[in-house]
Amino acid sequence: MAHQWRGVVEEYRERLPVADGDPVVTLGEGGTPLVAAPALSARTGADVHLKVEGANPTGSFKDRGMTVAMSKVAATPTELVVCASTGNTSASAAAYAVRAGLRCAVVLPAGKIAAGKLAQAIVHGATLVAVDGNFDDCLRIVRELADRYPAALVNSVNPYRLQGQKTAAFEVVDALGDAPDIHVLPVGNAGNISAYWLGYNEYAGRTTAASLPGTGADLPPVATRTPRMWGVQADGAAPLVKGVAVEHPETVATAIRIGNPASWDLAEAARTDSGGRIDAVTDAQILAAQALLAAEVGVFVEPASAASVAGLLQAAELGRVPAGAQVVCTVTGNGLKDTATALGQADVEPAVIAPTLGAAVAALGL
Ligand code: AN7
Repeated sequence: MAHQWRGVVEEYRERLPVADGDPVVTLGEGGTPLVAAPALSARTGADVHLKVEGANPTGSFKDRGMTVAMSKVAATPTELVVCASTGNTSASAAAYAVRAGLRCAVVLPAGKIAAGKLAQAIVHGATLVAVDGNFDDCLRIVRELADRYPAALVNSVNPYRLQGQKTAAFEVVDALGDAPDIHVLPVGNAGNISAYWLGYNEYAGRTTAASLPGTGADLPPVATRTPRMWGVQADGAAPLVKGVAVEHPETVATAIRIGNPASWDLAEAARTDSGGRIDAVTDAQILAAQALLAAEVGVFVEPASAASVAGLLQAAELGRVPAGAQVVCTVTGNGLKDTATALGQADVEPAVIAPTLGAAVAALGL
């Protein structure tokens, strides 16, 4: 019988705050591959898989939350959605607003959005506002804007975003049969680590501070345990590691260039309650992990996504990864969004040859 993945709302409806008859705004998000990473297993002595979220419709994990948040807005008279973004939220909001028939405004830090993400907001018809400031300034502006004007905020401070994003944890358990020992992911505004922790707990029959009534606590448990949550921040934007907001966050991983995460408390709870940790890695470690993923695993991710793998490799070097542990790293966004950073100084123009077999053979040194 024909079957196609239906998007996270239909696949996990009984655990989401979407009632029968509510509109569902979807692009078929979720159902992303959990890919074994033998090169990382060999390096860490663990059993490492990647949750490849760049395979979502707009190329990042943001689509999971956006389908739920946008479905909720579509059920109201509001005609405008707004968000602040380091790029991926705006790309996702713009696309889902198209599906919902809503207008979309995105407020972005000027000059700090990867070209692919900016292109997405533009082609999907969002109105762009570039701010002379960082993401934290942008979020402050859209929060006030949504308070005072008839616009719905679709950043992860909207609780429906976390509800959608928790489905990634469900998928990991569905794929592995139970929760892994350790789950590693990059942390910026700290919504995703909070959402995974929510999802893992609900699948284990427990609730957390982010649980909403009727979203799973009454259902039989699917998992017998929850993983340790390991968050990874960039050195220049590591407020959760330092314990204090960073006024001028700076990192090559522009997606996580955030100094004052909105879900600070939920992320700290995820770390503490799971027996996990939040560490920082340098830009050099991030770029090295990105290159390693591309060259040895076959997965091209954007720099922020590589932070999770950089954090895992660092932990392994420090002897913190138990031998044989089952580890899942979320790689949050597609490498195609930011090719300029990935290519760096590399020469992208191959030598041009005459259109003959002989010239091709000579060029290949065969
Ligand atoms: C690829 O798009 O904050 O800790 O405005 O794009 O849940 O914020 C993006 C964040 C990791 C961090 N990886 O997740 C935005 C935005 C990628 C990202 C994160 C982001 P959170």
